[in-house]
Amino acid sequence: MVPLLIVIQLILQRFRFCGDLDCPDWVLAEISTLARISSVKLKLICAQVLKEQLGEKIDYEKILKLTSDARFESGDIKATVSVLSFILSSAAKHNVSSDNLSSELQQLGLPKEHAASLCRSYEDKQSALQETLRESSLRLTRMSSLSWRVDQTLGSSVLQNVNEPLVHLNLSLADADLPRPVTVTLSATKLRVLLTELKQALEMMNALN
Ligand SMILES: *[C@@H]1O[C@H](CO)[C@@H](O)[C@H](O)[C@H]1NC(C)=O
Ligand SMILES: *[C@@H]1O[C@H](CO)[C@@H](O)[C@H](O)[C@H]1NC(C)=O
Ligand SMILES: CC(=O)N[C@H]1CO[C@H](CO)[C@@H](O)[C@@H]1O
Repeated sequence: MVPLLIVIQLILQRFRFCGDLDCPDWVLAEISTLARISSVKLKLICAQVLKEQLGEKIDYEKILKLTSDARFESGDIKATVSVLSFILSSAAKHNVSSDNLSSELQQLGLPKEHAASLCRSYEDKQSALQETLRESSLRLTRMSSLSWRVDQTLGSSVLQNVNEPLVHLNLSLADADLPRPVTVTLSATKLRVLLTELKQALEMMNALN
């Protein structure tokens, strides 16, 4: 357990590798999971995570073996991969030097040896990672227009309840500068699910920015 006072200090602190924002709670929570693996094994797991980020296939079998003596509970492996992905890609995105990353991870409670392992892997692949991130952000689909309309339908084959409002969205997506129209018809419930998911996606993007 991390003492409460330290947790409060960490929450108020800003980190370069988080884009000068505070460190997301889930990342803070998983630092202690990373500390349960040996620093040597952590480096090998980082290598796998970096592989995936650079577009190669991650070897989950290998990660399973590397974590077999860490007494991980189910979910810990996935959390380890997620937190390493976040740290490595966010640091690369914000062009944080490996020295700076190391000192920030230690402030978050990662042991020095572990921080050194992680940062050595990061340093080796920092420019390749930045190149990949640049390419993938260029490949992002952009929305060039959006229009919508709400209908109150009296009878329909897609709705259980007549009289339920239907939302029609008309998006124009620009893939490689070619506009591509997409039209969707949603019930109020589905629209709510879509909005919730978009909000989550936005939060994740903000955390990375
Ligand atoms: C990233 O940081 C390095 C040195 O730390 C600097 O030379 C480089 O210009 C920076 N790149 C960007 C895009 O800020
Ligand atoms: C969708 O929007 C585009 C451009 O704004 C328009 O040309 C098209 O007719 C619209 N489609 C529908 C089904 O409303
Ligand atoms: C601990 C550490 O390495 N801090 C450095 C972080 O980066 C700035 C410049 O970008 C340096 O001035 C710090 O010394």
